[in-house]
Amino acid sequence: MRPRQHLVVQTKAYIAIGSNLGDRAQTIESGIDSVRGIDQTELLRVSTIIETEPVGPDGQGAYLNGVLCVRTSLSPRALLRAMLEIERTHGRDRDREQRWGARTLDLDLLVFGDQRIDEPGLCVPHPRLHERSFVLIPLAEIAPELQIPGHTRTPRAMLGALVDD
Ligand code: A4P
Ligand code: MG
Repeated sequence: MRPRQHLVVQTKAYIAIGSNLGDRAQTIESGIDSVRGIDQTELLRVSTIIETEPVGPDGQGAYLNGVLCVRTSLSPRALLRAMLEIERTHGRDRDREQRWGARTLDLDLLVFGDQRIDEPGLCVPHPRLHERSFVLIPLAEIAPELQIPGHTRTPRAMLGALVDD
């Protein structure tokens, strides 16, 4: 009998990381470490972590934001599940927070290979990534020419368009 071949599909994905509550730098560092520990997933790149003005309700503090690039053989759902679990272990309590309000750790799946997914609880590419400089600055740093499904502009061009406005 011939040995059975296992085809492992590896996908490059981009994850936004943000924090604006508590010890932000410590939370980001620990969050990145946790992403490095996700099963079947390799952390390839970490952008510069930048401080950004909050977008959303008044009265919340500045964020630290960055973008991570991973290579994974998990499904998008499984990767998101691992990300939400990391948020939970970093003290997020969704029942007590406002939409777009302050949070200890936010992990958003920006891009998952060439996949377009629009399901309850999972929308990829992230629907607001092109309008947010706190995402585009770090994304354009590590993947300026990335082809994003459903978009004609690259991160570099998206950022240029934002700056022009
Ligand atoms: N969900 C669906 N698709 C995704 C995806 N691609 N990635 C679902 C992550 N989650 C996704 O998430 C709510 C649910 O979205 C999850 O359970 C998941 O099933 P959440 O993290 O509670 O929602 P959110 O982050 O409060 O909402 P949203 O609309 O994603 O907000 P944003 O766009 O992430 O904004 N200002 C600065 N300067 N920096 C920031 O990082 N972040 C926000 C949050 C507001 N203002 C900010 C920043
Ligand atoms: Mg989020």
